[in-house]
Amino acid sequence: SNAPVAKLKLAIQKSGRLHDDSMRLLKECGIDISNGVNKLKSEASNFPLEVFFLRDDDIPQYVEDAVADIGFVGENVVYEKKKKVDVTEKLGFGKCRLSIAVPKGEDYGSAASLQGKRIATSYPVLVQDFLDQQGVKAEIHEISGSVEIAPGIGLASAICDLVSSGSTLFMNGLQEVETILQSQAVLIRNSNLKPEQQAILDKLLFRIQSVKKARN
Ligand code: PRT
Ligand code: ZN
Repeated sequence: SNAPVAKLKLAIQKSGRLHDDSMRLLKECGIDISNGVNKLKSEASNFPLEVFFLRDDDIPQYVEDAVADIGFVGENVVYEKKKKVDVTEKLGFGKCRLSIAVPKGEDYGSAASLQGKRIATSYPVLVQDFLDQQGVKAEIHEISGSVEIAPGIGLASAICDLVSSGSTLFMNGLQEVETILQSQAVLIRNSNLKPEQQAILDKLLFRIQSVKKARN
């Protein structure tokens, strides 16, 4: 027939910490994608999947708007952006935590000691949620990168940033005092997938779950 073949559109990070693991997961799912340098999109040769390569921050919006049907992205980005997407499956990579840190040696009893302080972060929404939960009023100073240097240059007295090994905090003379989110890469999906796209997603999820089982 001449009916168009249904395809699922997947958004993954173009380059950065999640790119290689995202490509590896697809490969282990038996899906072949040619990853040309500087390409914006690519098609699988053996599965009804089209892959878009994007900045991770843009992925939740693209999935909410159904420009992409699904995406692989960190939970930290999903929850900071507060987009209407379904978090469908944890992917087991990109593990980190979003934590508050203060200068080493400084007393920190509880979140109450942040009262009236200035906190530098790239995650203003998640930090504000945390402060509200704790009933603490503090000033949030949003910066887009190099958050760890903020206390050293007198810009803030605390920070909130992603941590994995902890060595960045250590090198900047900071101590982790509070974890506000545990994060890893997840599969997100548009809330109104068409049945034929949901059917393809179900096949992909079955393969992802098999890969995860085999890894354990
Ligand atoms: O260009 P694009 O916008 O797509 O990429 P990006 O620069 O915004 O993101 P990228 O590639 O740095 O990270 C993508 C995702 O990886 C994040 O959103 C997290 O979900 C996940 N991830 C896992 C991390 C880390 N671990 C991590 N350690 N993202 C960042 N870091 C940084 C952290 O910000 C800090 O500067 O690494 C430093 C801390 O690492 P340690 O090991 O010293 O503790
Ligand atoms: Zn980003």
